Amino acid sequence: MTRMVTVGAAQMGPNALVESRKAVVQRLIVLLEQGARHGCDLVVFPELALTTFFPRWYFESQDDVDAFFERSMPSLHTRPLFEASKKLGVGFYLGYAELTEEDGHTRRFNTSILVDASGQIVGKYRKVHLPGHAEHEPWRQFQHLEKRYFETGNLGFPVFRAFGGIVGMAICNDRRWPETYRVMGLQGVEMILIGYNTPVHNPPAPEHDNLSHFHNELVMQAGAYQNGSWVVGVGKGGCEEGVDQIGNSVVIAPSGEIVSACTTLGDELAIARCDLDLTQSYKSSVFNFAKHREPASYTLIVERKGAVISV
Ligand code: ING
Repeated sequence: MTRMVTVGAAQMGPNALVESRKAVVQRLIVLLEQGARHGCDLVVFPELALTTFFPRWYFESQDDVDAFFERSMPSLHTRPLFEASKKLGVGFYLGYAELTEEDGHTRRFNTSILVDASGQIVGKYRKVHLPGHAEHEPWRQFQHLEKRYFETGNLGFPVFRAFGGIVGMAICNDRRWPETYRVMGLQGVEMILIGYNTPVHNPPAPEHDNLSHFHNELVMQAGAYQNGSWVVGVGKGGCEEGVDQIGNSVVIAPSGEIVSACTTLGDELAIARCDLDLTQSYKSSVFNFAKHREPASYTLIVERKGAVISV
């Protein structure tokens, strides 16, 4: 019996700074209901889906920053989303800013959760690759202070048995690093869910701006093909507080082909029926890691002060 998962890439248009959690959650529920009407098993929302992308600003006060974080999940404002998930029998991936107390310390992460069709959290991931900078850089058209507001994720890249297969998660900049996909690929991942907020303009490298969509698709198509996995990439689109975001949400097959895509910059659901068994066509042939990878040969010989070390 083939293992089909019908997935909805639930792209969001801009989240205004003043937009309430309640109003944003209502938009998410509308997309989840749309997914249910089209037979979705799983709906994927963007990174930091509950608020505007607040790392674009420098805040003096920690209280101002913490206003963007969730102290529990489900929280008061997101509980209606979990209830809708249970009622509709549709799971979801949600990106949000997590504030938690761990080992007696307050910790802040850029986090995503995987919720199953019964509205239960079955997986959590905390963003590892935090782009941008930690100090205020006024020369920039807008800031990118993820290194200031979040800690590096401390959960690794776990995979979870869910939706009839093996599902993994990543967040935004993670998708640009091949290690992200390979660490999950080595765990047999069959579908990788990635929410993102990506501006068209990247202040340190404006010469890349015209390639923002190409690079977005390139990294996820490569990650999918080279690990024989489905990849669902879901962004925010449109002009959010003066910053143009790419949108460009896609569903990618293990072949690397884009099989479904959003074509607007607003709230939009792109749907695809994903056969998880298609992953075997790649995992058992071209990317049969046990047969064809040679990790023992992947050492980097660095000559330093006469000593040769392998790393
Ligand atoms: N955003 C961007 C991303 O990796 C970025 C940062 C933009 C990096 C453009 C390079 C080029 O898609 C987040 N939130 O990681």
